[in-house]
Amino acid sequence: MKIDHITLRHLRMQLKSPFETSFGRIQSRDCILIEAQASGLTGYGECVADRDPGYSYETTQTAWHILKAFLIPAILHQEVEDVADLQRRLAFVRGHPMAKAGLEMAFWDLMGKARRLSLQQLLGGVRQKVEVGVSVGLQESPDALVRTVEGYLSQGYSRIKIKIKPGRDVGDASAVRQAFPHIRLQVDANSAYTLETAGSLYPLDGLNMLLIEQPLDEDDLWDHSRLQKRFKTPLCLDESILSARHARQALEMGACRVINIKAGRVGGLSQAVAIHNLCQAQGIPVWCGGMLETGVGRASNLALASLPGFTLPGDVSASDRYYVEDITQERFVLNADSTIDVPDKPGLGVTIDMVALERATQGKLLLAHL
Ligand code: OSB
Ligand code: MG
Repeated sequence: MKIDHITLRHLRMQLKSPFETSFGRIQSRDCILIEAQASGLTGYGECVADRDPGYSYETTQTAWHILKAFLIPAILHQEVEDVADLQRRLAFVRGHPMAKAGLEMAFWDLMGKARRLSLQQLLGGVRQKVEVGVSVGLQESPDALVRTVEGYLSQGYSRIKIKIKPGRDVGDASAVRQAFPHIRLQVDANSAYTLETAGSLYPLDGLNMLLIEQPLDEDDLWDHSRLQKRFKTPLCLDESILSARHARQALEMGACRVINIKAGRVGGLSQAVAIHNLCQAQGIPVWCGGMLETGVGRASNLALASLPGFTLPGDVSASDRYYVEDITQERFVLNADSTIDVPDKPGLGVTIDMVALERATQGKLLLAHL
């Protein structure tokens, strides 16, 4: 596969309602759409780095720079054999996993289209539909949160994740648990605690949570292992796991009992599959996390979540939960059993709505020559 040219687009996507986490509140989401052309085929990839460095150090602007100055020149007009070959050519760039993952996604889409295989088939997915939940941002008050959760439950979501931060943790979780005693419920702190302040979370252990996601710093596997010993509830790591090696070390240390897999965070779908395989061999449950993707990234997440080891519902909600106007013609809808169908057309299996894409585009760059 030889890529002839690549177009980068900086997109700004308007959310239907603000999304608030322990690291901030957003009303719109930035990302980069990577459009790669190879012998008449077009592949799309979504780079999930956001405008601000709150979830990760990467931003839309750093990813744009790394793609333009380093990653794309390393592969443009080259005969790239497969995904492993692509990653070898990108390995000289330290870090910047989201930039790499976006480019890898475009390459998977091209490969699927060239071989007439869906991404699910390329990755080894086994399910036609995957179980999903919804990630609910911080709300005005515990009462408002209960009403928001009620809305999602009535739409058919059977697993709820709520965002927490110091001062808005046990109270919020208790309110939801009291209102809905039997739902599958989990919390995500996005690194808002330290070993010292995490003591305020102990009452969560009595609320029958599925898991507690990323309470401590991303670079703090050791303290997560100390904290896990104090909880019966499984800790789940998101930000801390950047590779299969991290996953192995976290499990050896007892830093978590569940892993949230996001292809963007770990440098691409190939590394995401490697983490899945490692966890599956050890009987560790994994689930597919989300980064408020457009329809492009959503298609990728659904294919990934269809691998056999993804035994917990993913943060891969229906399209109508996110954007005023999405950039794919396909709309992912929630089935009555809290599942979403996995795309089965070649590659990602999505078509771009060019009018919506143009409206979302803030800037555009064509890279055709070295
Ligand atoms: O920590 O899982 C997270 C969104 C942006 C950044 C980080 C996270 C999230 C979510 C949203 O929880 C999941 C989704 O895409 O619905
Ligand atoms: Mg998370």
